[in-house]
Amino acid sequence: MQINTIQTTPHPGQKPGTSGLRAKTKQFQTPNYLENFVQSVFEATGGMVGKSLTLGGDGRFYNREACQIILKMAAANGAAKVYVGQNGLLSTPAASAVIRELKTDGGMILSASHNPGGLDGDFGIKYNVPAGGPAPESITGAIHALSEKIVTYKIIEADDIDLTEIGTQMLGDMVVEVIDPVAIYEDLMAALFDFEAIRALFDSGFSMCFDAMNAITGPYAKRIIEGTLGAPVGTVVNGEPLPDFGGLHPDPNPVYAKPLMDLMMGPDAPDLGAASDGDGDRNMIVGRGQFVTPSDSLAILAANAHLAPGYKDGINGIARSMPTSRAADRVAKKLGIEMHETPTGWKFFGTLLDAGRVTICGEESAGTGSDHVREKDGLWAVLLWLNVLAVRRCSVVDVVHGHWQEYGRDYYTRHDYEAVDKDIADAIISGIRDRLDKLAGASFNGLGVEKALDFRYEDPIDGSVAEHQGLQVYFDNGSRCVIRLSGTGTSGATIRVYLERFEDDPEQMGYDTQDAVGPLIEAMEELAQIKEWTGRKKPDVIT
Ligand code: VG1
Ligand code: CO
Repeated sequence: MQINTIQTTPHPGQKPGTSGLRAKTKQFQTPNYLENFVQSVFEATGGMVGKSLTLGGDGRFYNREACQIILKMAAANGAAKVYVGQNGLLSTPAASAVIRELKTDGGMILSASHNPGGLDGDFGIKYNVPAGGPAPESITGAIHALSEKIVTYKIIEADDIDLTEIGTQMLGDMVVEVIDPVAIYEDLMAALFDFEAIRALFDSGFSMCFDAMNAITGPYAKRIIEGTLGAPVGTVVNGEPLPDFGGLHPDPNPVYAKPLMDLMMGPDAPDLGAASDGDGDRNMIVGRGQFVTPSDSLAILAANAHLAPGYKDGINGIARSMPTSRAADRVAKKLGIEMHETPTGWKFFGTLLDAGRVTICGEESAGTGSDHVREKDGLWAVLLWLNVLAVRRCSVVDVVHGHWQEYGRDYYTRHDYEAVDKDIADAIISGIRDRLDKLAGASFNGLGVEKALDFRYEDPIDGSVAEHQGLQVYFDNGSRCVIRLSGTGTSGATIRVYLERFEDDPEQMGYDTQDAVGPLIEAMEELAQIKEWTGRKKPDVIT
């Protein structure tokens, strides 16, 4: 086996963001860009000699080529074995399940998640630790530092591995095992959920539309929902992973999954609508005529989890990302269990999950998951909903409205301003941050500010600290606004404004969300002046 040591120079800025390194596909294709990062990961994690790795991606453009490069680099760096999903495919939650089940020394997931793919889209790579979760900031920081001074990387000269056939091959001295991307994941789901009850639900005529958005969840949803659970063929739509996701933006929200929303709001709506994102870790849940906000979905799943066999003894605790609504907090309070508020990004849940302090986690961006893996898991959330509906035998609308009656309703929306000039976005944030101390007592659009904070998180397990994780403005009437910059975009800056208003008067629970938070939107504009600064008339995306 010929190992080549290739001279290289750093590509500045290879800093993993909220979830891995993301960049334009064409940037990833520039010479040594991917190689530099992969070599930096290997070295930041103590080298690959004798180690094993899990590898796969969401099937987007450049997935296969990147797999071949990483395999040859792993072999050159002395790895013992790599498990790779057939055709280079693994959803993010499945990769986490494989890392844990096969006890590999970590994994690499090729995906830019909900970002569009294709030659003119985005590509990305995430490194996950042996526990199965995204690398914490201590590791991503070390990777970035190495990438800034890299001078060589190692790769072997060999033919490409055939990724189409399941089985074992050799690449130099390294074993490559091509695995069924679904099997380990499906076994895990079967252990958590009452598949018999869900099958009986479908047998009784329950109808569903699962929009896989031409991304990775298609093969998983088809095999499990249409196959094992017996839903009619055609339940899963857009079920073939395509390199450019068929031109779709694989972000499961009412804007980008509009055809599903239209179906669910129309006369022929099935009982349940669901969608997932590029790499399969997000979920969208829609009932007949009723979108379920991800924050509500987290609270509802936490309150009902005991109906599924995997959680029958109850849950230990709940964690949510800071901008996620506080609906789940009320569930935790009622259950008498721990509640944690963490910064945005799944990597912050890992220590709490590993320590057994929390069982269910969620984010407002349509991510929900549990301690079965260390990633958010789109299909898991859909299966838990199905399990709950199979036991309760009522509609999604009944579940949601019943929850509001019991706990109150959190009107919730997120307004995104995309591709904003970076300097302007920074100026907006620092403009508010500079005034933060003086905001308490002030009022905007007639709403008094109770307190305003720059969110800082100290991990209760390992003591690590993350600062500047978003600005929070709490109003006297219990409403809250959060503003932060996205860490997953690849052009300019994206400003995210999160708005929520709690309502426990049943008479006041039936408004349209945008109307219900209208005064809050005005208050936030008065404070942040985003329209003024950016010249935009409205947000680019409202979810
Ligand atoms: C976004 C979401 C965040 C999520 C992250 C990764 O991050 O807001 O909740 O964890 O994407 O999701 P940001 O920094 O752009 O707000 V995924 O499904 O794209 O890996
Ligand atoms: Co994702």
